[in-house]
Amino acid sequence: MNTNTLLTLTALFATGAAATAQMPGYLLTYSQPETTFSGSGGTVLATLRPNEISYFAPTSTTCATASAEKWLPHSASNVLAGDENGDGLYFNPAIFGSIDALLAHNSTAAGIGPDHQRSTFWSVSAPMGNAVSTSPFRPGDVARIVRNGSGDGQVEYFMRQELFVQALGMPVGSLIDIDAIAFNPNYGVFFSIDTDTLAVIDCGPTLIRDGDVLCIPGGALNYTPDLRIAGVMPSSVVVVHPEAQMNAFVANVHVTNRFGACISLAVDVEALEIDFNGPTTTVVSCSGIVVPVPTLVFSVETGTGASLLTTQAFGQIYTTPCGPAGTSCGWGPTLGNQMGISPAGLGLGAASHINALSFARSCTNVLQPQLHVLPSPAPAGFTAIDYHSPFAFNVALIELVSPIVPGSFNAFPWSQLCFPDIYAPSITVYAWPLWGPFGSFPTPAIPPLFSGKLLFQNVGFGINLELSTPCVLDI
Ligand SMILES: [Ca+2]
Ligand SMILES: [Ca+2]
Ligand SMILES: [Ca+2]
Repeated sequence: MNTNTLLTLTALFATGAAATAQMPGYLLTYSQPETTFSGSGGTVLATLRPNEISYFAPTSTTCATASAEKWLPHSASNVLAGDENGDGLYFNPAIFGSIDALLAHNSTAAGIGPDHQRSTFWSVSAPMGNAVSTSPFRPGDVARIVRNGSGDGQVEYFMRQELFVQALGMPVGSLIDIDAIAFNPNYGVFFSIDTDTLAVIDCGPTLIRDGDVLCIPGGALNYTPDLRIAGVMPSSVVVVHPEAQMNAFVANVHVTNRFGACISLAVDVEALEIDFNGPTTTVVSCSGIVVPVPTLVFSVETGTGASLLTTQAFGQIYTTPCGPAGTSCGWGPTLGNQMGISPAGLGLGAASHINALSFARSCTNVLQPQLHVLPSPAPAGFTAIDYHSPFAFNVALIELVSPIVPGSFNAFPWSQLCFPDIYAPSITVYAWPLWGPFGSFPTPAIPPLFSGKLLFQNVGFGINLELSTPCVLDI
């Protein structure tokens, strides 16, 4: 029984311990494969893919080494989503296509934390398979993957495509791709879409641009009890910053791209977040509604080198605790290190623009196997599991499970800072001590004719026992 394993661990090791593992920072995705600034201890966690979420939590004392680190490995998404494409393998390196919008409001709107991989919403660029979830996850949805009455691997919407389509006054059944989102109940939903489209909004028939920042005002929204969007007023969208305005902001910023050239066009708004430290302005819509618009942090498609900008003062480079998140024109390329990733080369910035962004308060406690599919039989140490933990002392739990991984359980009162759920019904301690922050442990021997899955989840010893994200190896 999983809780017995945790009880035993608690009895053995409950000895005070590490300071809080939650740090305020940024959940984000990059548009291209990137390498963490730290190199992540030489582990496979150093490679950040466009369908994986990273966490960047710089503080004023860590600026020289501040690095984004992988927070949602695709191997964890493969466990959360299950065999969504029904091919018998959990491993699907292409899941989601890319993650193009992020919304973590556990620690902001609700006033409670932390943000974790179960609470955070995102949007995909390619649909998730429908073999497990009873609800689809499409590019026009903003959703997360939870466990509910239908089991694990279920899609739960912050806001589903049909509601965006309704708010845009588009024909029922229209398809869109949400490309950026930010939300606060005092303001409503801010978003941007990936492709220009005709809509019938507050101003009547309107060509919506991919560089527009759109708002569904708070008064046009109905909520679920847990502050997700249950309904919208039809044709309620207001264009609060037209693409031409976003282009003007970008030109006013005077920021360089990865080659050192000054950018002057947004082209496509790629990420949005609300900055409560900045001033609020107002936009009066065509129908006379006064829409309060907070300062927005944003990224644009032209912003290679992973720059972040803000609408404050008609366009500035956004400032993190470590300084400007981009290089001013005349001072060389924007390299990427300011947002936690390695430059592509000497004097050449990272290829990515930031593709999704949310302020968050979270911890990074993750696993990723070096190989995802093992033969049967396989000798001990055929491959290894790499880990990253904020805790000095960790153990690895293991279970040989059936071809369908058994459902997860909420681990409360354990793991209230990191991943909240424990997978597998009789998980046992496999490897220890595993010292933080980075390391690796070998896989066990796989017996002949074994057909099933190998499930791993780490436990870090903080003030509490804190679970890592799970990973599954297909045999
Ligand atoms: Ca699969
Ligand atoms: Ca999308
Ligand atoms: Ca995006």
